[in-house]
Amino acid sequence: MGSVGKVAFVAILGLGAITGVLVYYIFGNAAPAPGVIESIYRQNLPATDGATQDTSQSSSEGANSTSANSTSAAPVAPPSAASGNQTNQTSSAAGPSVTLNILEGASVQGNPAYDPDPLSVTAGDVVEVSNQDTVPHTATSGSGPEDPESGSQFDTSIIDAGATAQIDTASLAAGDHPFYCSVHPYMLGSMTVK
Ligand SMILES: [Cu+2]
Repeated sequence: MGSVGKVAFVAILGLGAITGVLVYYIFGNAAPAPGVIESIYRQNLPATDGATQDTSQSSSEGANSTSANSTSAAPVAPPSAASGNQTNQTSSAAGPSVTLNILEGASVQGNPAYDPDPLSVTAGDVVEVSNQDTVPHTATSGSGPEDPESGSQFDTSIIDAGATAQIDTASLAAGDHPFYCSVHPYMLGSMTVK
């Protein structure tokens, strides 16, 4: 009995040591090397600061503005005009007199979204909303999706990347009109009508 116990004790010690060494090497091989990310799901984040943005922006925007403007500017206008909102009755108006830019990178929460903000207009101005980002956005009146009055003052509907839409301010009351992006409700802006 005594010798069996000694053999078992040594065997268990040995198995424990082997297990420890195996686990050490297997997990060591599975851990990523510092600074190296190997994943088929990896996507580079969009550049957000000026230094790294310049090269990609100029090349991609050049392509966007030529292709997107010519192709999608026309399809974007009819749906919003057909939706019966008070906006987009632009053909009879004097033409764009104020520009509201949706900034590149606006879809990233925390980035500046609309420029200028607040936007100052005189009632009757036509606001040309220019989407300079690489994803679709809107400028929709109201403080957010939960606002019961959301979209009642104006709504550009979806503006594709590189495309533009128009807001007719003729029927807006004087004062501040908050607006937001229905795709990214954290994108907030304000229009001041004089
Ligand atoms: Cu958006």
